[in-house]
Amino acid sequence: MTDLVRISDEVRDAVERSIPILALESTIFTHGLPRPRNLEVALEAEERVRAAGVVPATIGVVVGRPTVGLSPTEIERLSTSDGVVKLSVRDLAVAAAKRLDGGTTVAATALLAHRAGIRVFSTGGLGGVHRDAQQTFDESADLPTLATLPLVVVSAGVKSILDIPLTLERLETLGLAVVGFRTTDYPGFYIADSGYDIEYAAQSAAEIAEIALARDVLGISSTLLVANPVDVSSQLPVELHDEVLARALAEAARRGISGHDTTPFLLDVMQRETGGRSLDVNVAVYRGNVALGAEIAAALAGRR
Ligand code: PSU
Ligand code: MN
Repeated sequence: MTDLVRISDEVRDAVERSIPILALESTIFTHGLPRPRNLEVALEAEERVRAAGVVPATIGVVVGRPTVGLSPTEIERLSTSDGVVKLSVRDLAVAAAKRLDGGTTVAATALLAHRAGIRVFSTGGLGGVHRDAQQTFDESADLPTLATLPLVVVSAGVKSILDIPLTLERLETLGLAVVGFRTTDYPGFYIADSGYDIEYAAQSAAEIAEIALARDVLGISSTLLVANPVDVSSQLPVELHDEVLARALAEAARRGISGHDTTPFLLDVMQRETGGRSLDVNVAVYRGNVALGAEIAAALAGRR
């Protein structure tokens, strides 16, 4: 039971020798992207990390075992087999006992990355506060979990299907610092600027590393969130984004969609109504975050 978490030899060696490592989540390819694009994106992300001289550590659960540094075969298994579940922190123990295969959310990935000694993690979008949270209390476990883990997590903000100002309020309450990468416009995942502002921008990976080190020295144990906007040239056209989002929200309300079904439903409508363009943006967003995460991991390793 003590070695329930499996850490690949490559990752273990990199941790011991202070070689930069970037953690990557698996829910993005088990539940966030359609087949066969999901597998391509997952493998390509690892290649890009390696090309930057950084060790990728894709994290997921295979037959109940939380695994830090999935092999390409395991990534393929999680991308292509049926019955792969979505696992947040609270689900990890259940999955272990039931020997489930699962994609780990940002929360579960962050927990496992930290336990393995990894300090930087790139994802697409964070979970956040849902639009009807005043009634439903629906807030992702990503937020309270990241509040307890001293990582650097790179995302493109939260998807605009969530309540962005409420999410920003919760980040403040939970003590999660947010810095924009070269901007104080908080990104809206599909679009570079959600319309909401954050206080601080960092100009380089080195500056982000400096902030993370200061946090550690101060004994602050929450994640530093890096908000990395998609390149404007790759974003969803803003008018299209706003129009399709409004339509998706209205359709969800009309059909009485709620709870866990809301996110997949809205994303599905976005994809359909944009003729698949939202999917291309999703991939561009992820690539950008992986590239920046690799740079930050390298900058941090150089400062230790
Ligand atoms: N946001 C996205 N794509 C995703 C997710 C969030 O744009 O795939 C996934 C991440 O794994 C995130 C999780 O951690 O959804 C949050 O789910 P929940 O709200 O159920 O905690
Ligand atoms: Mn939820």
